[in-house]
Amino acid sequence: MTARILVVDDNQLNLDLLNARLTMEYYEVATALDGHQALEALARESFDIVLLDIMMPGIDGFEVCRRIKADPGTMDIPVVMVTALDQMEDRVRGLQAGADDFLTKPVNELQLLARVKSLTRLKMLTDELRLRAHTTRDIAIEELLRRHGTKPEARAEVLLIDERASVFERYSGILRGVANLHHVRDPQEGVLAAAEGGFECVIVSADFATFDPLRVIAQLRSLDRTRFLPIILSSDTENDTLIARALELGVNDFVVRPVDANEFVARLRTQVRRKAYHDGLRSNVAESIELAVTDGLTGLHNRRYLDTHLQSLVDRARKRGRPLSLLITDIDHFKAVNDTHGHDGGDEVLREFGRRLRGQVRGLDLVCRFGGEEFVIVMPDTSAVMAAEIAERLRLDVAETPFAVGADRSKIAVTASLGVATLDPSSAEDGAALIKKADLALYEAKNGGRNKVIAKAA
Ligand code: GH3
Ligand code: MG
Repeated sequence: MTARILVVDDNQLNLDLLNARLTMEYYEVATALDGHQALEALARESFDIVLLDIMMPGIDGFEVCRRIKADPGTMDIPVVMVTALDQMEDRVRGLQAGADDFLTKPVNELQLLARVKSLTRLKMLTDELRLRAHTTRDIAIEELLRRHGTKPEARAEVLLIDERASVFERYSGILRGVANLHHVRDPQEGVLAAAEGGFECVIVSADFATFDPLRVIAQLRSLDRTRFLPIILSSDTENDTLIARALELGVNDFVVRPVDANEFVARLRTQVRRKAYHDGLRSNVAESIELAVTDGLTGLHNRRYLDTHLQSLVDRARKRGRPLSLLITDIDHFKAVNDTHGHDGGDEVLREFGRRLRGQVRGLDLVCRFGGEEFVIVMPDTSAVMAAEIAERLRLDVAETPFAVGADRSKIAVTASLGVATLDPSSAEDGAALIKKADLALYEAKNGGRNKVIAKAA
């Protein structure tokens, strides 16, 4: 992942050090020696993250940060303030100015890289959301961005896995008003609790008496339910080897105790926000996929879905040596329904027709609107004989109960013709061939007088 980083520091030596270190990790780095240069660079180019020194001649770091966060064009760029150790007041002011994170001087390499990585990921998610919001004009996403951009987040549900009550008390104190902290002492029970869901972040202790914390992390990353759950490692010592391995395993961030309260809150917020974006992104993907494969009028699957899914059903039936049948049905003289009852009346008939098909077959059967007034049902594990019986049942259900249309619910008689085909296990026919076979049967049914079932056995 290559990201563009702007490093701002009035000390050329610091600048060179950070530049060299980040360039080594394949980040693209630009530098600025003071606040003016930084703001100019930000106006000119786009960046994924800003590392910002505080004490600078002219405009100081707080003011630069405030201006970045006030400009809609740059407000999404994460800002990491580089503060001197023990300058608690700097952190408070930094948070007020909108800083996303802090690093202390002298900058620890591992911390630098972990934070840059975590924040650039967040930035990329935000960018992705904006892009999608832009192209799809998705109201939900704009709403999501607005919520997370301006409102202080609602309290996050956070899980702490740590054997010690003292750590829980300390973290509870820090996170008061920010998060609801839940405590599980046992590492294995902690993994189970996380998998039960409902958490936006989990803090894992690096210091269990007898249990390897890396195992906890590996388990959290391998379970479906917790794969995307942010993990913060909380360590008693600056154990670089352990922290590096934890980051490799997918930990999102780490803190070394005793931890500064403001820093901890900022770090947790970043993770919670990232998860919210991520969830929004994923649910939106799921939603748009759902829309793309659903027929708007009937709510059934559409032809696009059938086209992609049918072949896998055929392949599976062949592999398992199971029968597979498919039927196509087309409403008879549907044009007359439209002519008599208008297009809306026709739509009502189509909706009711779809409902009846759906209601007459098993849940695992795939019911699709194939086009206009043509529908397809794919039935796994269904022999030619059974399929013909089902088709006959459908035909009767349509023909024997009139359809109600219009405001006066006037009853109209509807019939349909049906063609049935069953996969021939001895041939190499594919999904398209199966549809063609059923279509030929349907054609015969139409020619044979309509309101009829024609089945083509294998
Ligand atoms: P046949 O018995 O030979 O199938 O005759 P038919 O009238 O049903 O078939 P034809 O293909 O001649 O006409 C189908 C009509 O279905 C024409 C088209 O306008 C109408 N139609 C297609 N899609 C829709 C739709 O979404 N809503 C409505 N109301 N009508 C539709
Ligand atoms: Mg028709």
